[in-house]
This record gives sequence, structure tokens and C-alpha cells, in this order.
Amino acid sequence: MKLLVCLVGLFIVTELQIVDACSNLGLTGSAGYTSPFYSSPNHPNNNPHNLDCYYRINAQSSSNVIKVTFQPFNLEKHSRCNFDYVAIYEGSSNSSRLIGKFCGTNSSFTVKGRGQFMYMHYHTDSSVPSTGFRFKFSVSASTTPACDQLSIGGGPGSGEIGSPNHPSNYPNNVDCRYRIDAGSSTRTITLTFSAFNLEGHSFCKYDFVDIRVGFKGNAATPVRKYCGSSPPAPITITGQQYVYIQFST
Ligand SMILES: [Ca+2]
Repeated sequence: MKLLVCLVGLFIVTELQIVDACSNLGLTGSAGYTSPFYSSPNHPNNNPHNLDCYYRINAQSSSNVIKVTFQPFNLEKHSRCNFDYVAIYEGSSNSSRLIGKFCGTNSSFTVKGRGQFMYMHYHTDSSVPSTGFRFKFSVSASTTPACDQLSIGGGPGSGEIGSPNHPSNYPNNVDCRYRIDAGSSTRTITLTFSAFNLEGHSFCKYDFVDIRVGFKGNAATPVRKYCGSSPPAPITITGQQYVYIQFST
């Protein structure tokens, strides 16, 4: 009986060493830098099960934009990415704002975040392997005019938010954040678009309005991303004090 306990202990230590080896918390680059590609464990062969790899990118200035490009990307598909995924956070840890949780297959896609850090968590579960991914990152100085409005409201009332230059064309590389505060989660927040005209794409890859609930937009699954020229129907949100909106071009 004593011998068995000892063997279990050894096995756990080995597994922890594998987890540690796949992480890289020291990825660094300043404005103008593009990294080489980094491969997930075993790529392009099937990934190991039960991975937890953590990556942190330090862009060395809070006024920078970090772009991470995955090419290719192939993780077990699930509608909510519950099994294998890469979760990407805008900030230095997994308590920062969640940009998104990604799985499935894509030949190439880019995730953009603002600020000094980006943090990624790559997880695989105990079945259904796939080939994983390669990623590179680039850092550039932010060219966005200051357009954030992070303390809108605070109680009952109404207001209007306009995108930069509206009704004329918005600039390229806009990244505006808006936070609406209802003052209490017992109130209802209704969003109505009186004008809407963004570059269209089947999954709003280029320009989008991303609407989420919670102070940092982390509280639940994203409400939805919108693009194209059809105004979304009015959106009614209940049970939430905050709505967090990102307008990105
Ligand atoms: Ca899996």
C-alpha cells in the first residue's frame, strides 16, 4: 500500500514538468518587432493530452498594439471551445479582459489587443487530439485617436455613442472601448443602433462592434459581434450592471 502511494506521487511530478516546459512567459518585443513562429507542443503532429501552456507577450509600452497571428490553427472543435482551446487575454494574466476563446480549424487568423501585455492559455483535454498551431506576434505603436468612453451612465437614463468621424467614414485601425454602467444589475440596458455601416465579413474578421456584458466584458459569453450594413435589432440586456462595447477597424 505504501509503495502504491509513492508511485502516484512520482507520476504527478512528471506531468507537472511537461506543463512547465511548454509555457513561455518571457516573449518580448517593442514597437516594430515581429517575432519568429512558435509551435505548440508536437506540432504539426497531434498534440499531447492534458496540456496547460501559458504564454505572456510583453510589448514594453502600454501605448502599443499586439497582434498575434495563428498559422495554421487546428484544435478540437466545439461550439463553446470547452475541450481544447486557446484563451487570449488583453493584459498580463488570466484575470485581464478576455478577448476570446478559440478552437476549431483556421488556416490563418489574427487576434489584436491593446496595451503592454497579452496573455494566452493553451489547454487540451484528455481525448481527441489535433495538430495544434504555430503563432507569431508583432508589436506596433497605437495610432488610434483617444476614443474610449469607459464611464457612461451610472444610473437610469439614456445617451448616445457615435463612432469616430460619424457620419463620415471612420478611420482605419480604430479601437474604441465603451462601458455603460446601469448603476445596478436589477435594471435593463437597451442598445438601439440608429445608424450602422461597417465593412462586412461572414464572421466580422475586419471591422466589428463587439458587445459583451460585465465590467471588462468577461462576465459571460459574448453577446455578439456585428458588422456589415444592416443595423442590428435593439438589444435588451438584463441582470447585468455593465455592458462593454468594442469598436475595432
Ligand atoms: Ca481534445
